[in-house]
Amino acid sequence: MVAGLDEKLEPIYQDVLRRNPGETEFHQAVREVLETLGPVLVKFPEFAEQKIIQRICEPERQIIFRVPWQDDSGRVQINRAFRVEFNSALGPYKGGLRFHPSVYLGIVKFLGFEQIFKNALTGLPIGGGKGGSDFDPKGKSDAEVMRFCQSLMTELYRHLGEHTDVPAGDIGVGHREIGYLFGQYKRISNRYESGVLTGKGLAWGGSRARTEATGYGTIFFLEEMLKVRGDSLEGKTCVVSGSGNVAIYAIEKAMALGARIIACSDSNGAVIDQAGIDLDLLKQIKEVERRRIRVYAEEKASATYLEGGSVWTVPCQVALPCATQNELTAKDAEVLVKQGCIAVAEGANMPTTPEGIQVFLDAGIAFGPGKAANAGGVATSALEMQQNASRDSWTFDYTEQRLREIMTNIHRTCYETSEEFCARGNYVVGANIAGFLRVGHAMAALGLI
Ligand code: NDP
Ligand code: 2IT
Repeated sequence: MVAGLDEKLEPIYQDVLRRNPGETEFHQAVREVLETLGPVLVKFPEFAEQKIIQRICEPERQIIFRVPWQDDSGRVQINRAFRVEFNSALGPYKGGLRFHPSVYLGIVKFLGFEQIFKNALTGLPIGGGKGGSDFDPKGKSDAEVMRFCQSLMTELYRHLGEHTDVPAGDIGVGHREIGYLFGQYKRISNRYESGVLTGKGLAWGGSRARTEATGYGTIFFLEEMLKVRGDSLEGKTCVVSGSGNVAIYAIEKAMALGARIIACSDSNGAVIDQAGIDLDLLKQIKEVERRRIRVYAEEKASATYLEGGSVWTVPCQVALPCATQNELTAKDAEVLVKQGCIAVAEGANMPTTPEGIQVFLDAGIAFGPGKAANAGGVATSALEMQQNASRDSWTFDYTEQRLREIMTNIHRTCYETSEEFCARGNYVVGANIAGFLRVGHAMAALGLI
């Protein structure tokens, strides 16, 4: 079962429940962090006196607005958009925008809350924020996506700025959307302010390796976890959920390091290819044609398609959840462990349920939580901001090298923190406490703000 809360933390959590009714994903994210902070309050009583935890749980600012737009047949459509500016103790609010029909305030707040600690772990000067809309890009034309993005930015631009709030992509937001958003920001503000958005195209201020960064970073973190155990990715059988940006580049780097990827998925089903996923075909279907994963099995004789199925039933040594929150349950975790899984690295945000995490921790397998394992994306966004600020453009190799160093440092920080707090190798404890300490000390130093 899930751990209890320290007696000082339980009332704080109850307050979060009371003040944010119905926001179940936000409650889950807060609880997971609070469960690990008991020993921190013992060591640093000033955090309780200054109510640092209560302050971290309350966003600095939340913006909710209407996004009206016209579809291709001239009909008026209305969506709702959000930007939650959660914490700016370490730098401008930084975090992606998600376009998905499931988006509501509770999802944006869970993502923004996670982002605070993740960004702190990178060691780079970025605060935490997140945004998004219940707009569904699936089945929309480029022109519809453009009109939606322009309308959204017409309101959002007043809240942004390279020193204020810097969005990027997330589910449903990639190069295409960032392009339309940046174009509209530039037009309204009359400023070529490259650092206001990250994940831009290479021709207009983007960073090399940003597209690959989250997936690659997850594999670098995984490699470090395996190294501690005297192991490596060479020859390991892996399954990956999702087939979007994070999944594709996790697959690419894992393959480069000698792993065999035998399954991936989308929200309709999973493909299993014991011959190893054909990455070129996957990219063609997903990045170029924007079609469903089912098409992969139609074009590849060695592959089978499970309509409505998940990848977690496929026997593997490494599991990489790279799709969405709560996609890996305790039942899935039990099956994975029973079938010989030795490591899990979360490319997605909060993909494993609390009960699922407990199964992995009890089994003693290497478990890399999202806020540490997927921090390579936002870290490379901060590198994009550095390049924009100096009007420079780095090579792929140099940028990837910086990403690798950052991921190695995050791993070391999490591991050492887990040791310091008597939970050696528990990266959930290590990531939460190390991220919290960096933000908490900064907040204390900045006074009551
Ligand atoms: P994409 O939109 O590129 O891909 C998302 C993938 O996940 C798709 O295969 C999608 O399938 C699947 N998916 C999305 N929602 C659901 C759902 N409700 N149920 C089942 N499958 C779903 O997004 P990203 O790859 O960028 O993001 C994936 C995860 O990684 C998210 O949790 C995101 O927050 C996290 N992340 C992303 C970063 C980035 O830099 N992009 C950085 C750090 C974390 P379908 O096409 O059928 O919807
Ligand atoms: O969840 C995440 O870290 C992201 N979607 C990336 C955020 C960013 O600002 O690059």
